[in-house]
Amino acid sequence: MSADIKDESITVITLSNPPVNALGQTLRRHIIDSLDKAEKDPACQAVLICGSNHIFSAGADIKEFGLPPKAPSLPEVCQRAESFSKPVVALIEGVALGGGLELALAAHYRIAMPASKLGLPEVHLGLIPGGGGTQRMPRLIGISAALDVILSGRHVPASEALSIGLIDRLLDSDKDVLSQGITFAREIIHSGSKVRKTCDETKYQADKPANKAALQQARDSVARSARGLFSPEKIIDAIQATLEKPFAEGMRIERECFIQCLNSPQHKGLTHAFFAEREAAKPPQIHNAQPRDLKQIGIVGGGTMGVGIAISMLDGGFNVVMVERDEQALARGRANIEKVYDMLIAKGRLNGGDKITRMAHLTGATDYSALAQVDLVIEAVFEEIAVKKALFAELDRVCKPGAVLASNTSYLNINQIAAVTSRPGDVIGLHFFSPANIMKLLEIVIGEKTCDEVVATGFALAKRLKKQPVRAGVCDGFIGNRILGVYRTAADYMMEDGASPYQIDQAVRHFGYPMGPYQVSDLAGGDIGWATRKSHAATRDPKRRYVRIADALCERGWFGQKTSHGYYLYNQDKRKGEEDPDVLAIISEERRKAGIKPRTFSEEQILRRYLAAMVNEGANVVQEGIANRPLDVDVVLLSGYGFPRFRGGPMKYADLVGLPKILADINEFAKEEPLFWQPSPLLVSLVEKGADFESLNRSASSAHSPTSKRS
Ligand code: T1G
Repeated sequence: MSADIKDESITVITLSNPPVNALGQTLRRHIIDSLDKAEKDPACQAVLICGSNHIFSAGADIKEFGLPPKAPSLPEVCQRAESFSKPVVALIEGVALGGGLELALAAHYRIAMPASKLGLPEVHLGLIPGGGGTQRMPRLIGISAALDVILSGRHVPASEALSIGLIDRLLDSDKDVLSQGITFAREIIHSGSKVRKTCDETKYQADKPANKAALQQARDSVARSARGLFSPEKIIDAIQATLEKPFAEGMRIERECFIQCLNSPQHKGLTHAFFAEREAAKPPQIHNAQPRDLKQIGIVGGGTMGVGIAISMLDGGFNVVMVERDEQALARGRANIEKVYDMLIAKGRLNGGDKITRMAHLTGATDYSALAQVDLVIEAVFEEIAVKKALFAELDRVCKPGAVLASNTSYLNINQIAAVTSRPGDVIGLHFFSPANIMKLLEIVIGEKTCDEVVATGFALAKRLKKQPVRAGVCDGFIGNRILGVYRTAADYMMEDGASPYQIDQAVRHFGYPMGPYQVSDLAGGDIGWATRKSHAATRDPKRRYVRIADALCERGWFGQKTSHGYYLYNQDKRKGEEDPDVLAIISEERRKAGIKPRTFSEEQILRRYLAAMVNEGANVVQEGIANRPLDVDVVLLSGYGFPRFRGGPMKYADLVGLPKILADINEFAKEEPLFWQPSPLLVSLVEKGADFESLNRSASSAHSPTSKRS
């Protein structure tokens, strides 16, 4: 804990708890003790609360959630600051988030560096601000603005914070932070400005009709869009109290709502997602290997994936050379990159200058020799092993020693690709998801011979691209596509056994997915899966049940949105398809051919099968070491496959349901379909031990990253 410093008549209290000055119990105690001491110090005429390590505070210590509360609580700390008898100034730099901003709101004045960001992101953790934020923020910036900031959980730039009244002054980025804070505090003293308690503000109450309308509008919006979330409603309840109750009563209501959220499954799921993403982003078992320096990136292939990856690399500030087979293909690739940037400019999300800068870092070539000096090359060519092998033999010939040779393959064997080169240690899989410039997930596929430095380089690249990396081992489909194939099969079995695709999609949407599996198939295009199934037909296990419904639709050219007809009909609205009786007739005919007498499925039965298949295959993927831990499976399904974030991912969901229940379901389903429903040995073993997937996360994380601090 940094010692507080005194500057003549100003006591400076420093928030210091690396890395983000989380307001853990020790720091909360320190703030109160420092305020008590300053209160008794006759020389002290004002208090300046500042951060350290270029950050004010990221809020309450999330690692303390779920543990018995320890005094002093954050509301007590904020109350102590607000009731301080002399002016208290909050000096903000970096971020002031959650409880960090709530402490600043309880101060009497707030000043911030121009680059700082302020926010109450508790909603992203399934919570509401629990340190007075729902009571003080509306008093400072009004009901409507407070609803926007707290329900969105967004980070408000300091300039906007000034304009909405969240801070009193924007500081000078060229001057020392602390000196400016001291100067402001001196001004407060010399101008005779007194204590200014946020809780006493009343001007926000002026326009009651507008406030009531804002609250109702927020409720309507949350009812429509907060799919499955619990805390947004509670945020509105607490903010409403600022209109109808005295401050102390409002604080009681906030506390009550906060505790309800703290006990909600959504909070458990969202907090798990927060930590799991950070754990998964830590490079595994690389024994301090350092990443190679990357400046020049080569991309082979200017199709959909190649264009998306090129944009991602240009956005990351790299020089990019794109190689295509001829000038026309190259021109097409470049034009598609420009089209994305022009669209972002039209939406006001990119300025013209940025586009020019980024495009200036893109060069094209139709000859592999252009790749001779790249630091990393990634290919996004046709998904066929022979094509990939031939290409990697070329890359091995032309690329400089030390260049990383990466494949964007979504399921092919990286070991087989590496084997055709003289440098298998430099070969790695970087599986981007389409559209690659938007999707966060990046499966980093490690071959048997991939060296630690190249693994470290993959994770460092992901960080530079602001992607969510997850380490994956080599198997057909790696982590995500492999699990997708299994739960999609479970859905197909239910469809053939009696559930309609529309019923299955609806059940999956009600669980919290944005779309169901058949809507996704229509969006992606059924022809892609059809081509894969046809290529695997010769080697398919004849004992395994095969559902022909998808093939029957594809044989008619019904590929989905791209042909205005798939599982759904897309007449008027390309995005929202209509149920199609012809599809149902085809399904009935396929059932007849298969000798199946259709039965009904409830929504609950559909979800139990769909999720049990997902969890069981996730356990197999962990068991085989394709995923390091269950949390890595969660991050893949959350970041790349639409799994509802408030449920934390399939493995977290299974822990919350209870693994014995999941296993019991699988054993029940196995009576009908023993070949498909084979309980994962890992799942069986955990149930026998009375353990859960989280216990695996803890043991695995502590094993491979001793600094890991998972709660
Ligand atoms: N508590 C504990 N640890 C935290 C933390 C927090 N609030 N925020 C970050 N960390 C850890 C994180 O796990 C990682 O640890 C390291 O810090 C770096 O984080 C009562 C109840 C601040 C924008 O939701 O948004 O206040 O992996 O990798 O990309 O109303 O962290 O190194 O071991 O994300 O530079 C509300 C959450 C809390 C902010 C920095 N506050 N944090 O991003 O680094 S609830 C939040 C962030 C609350 C009160 C309520 C980001 C960041 P490790 P990082 P970054």
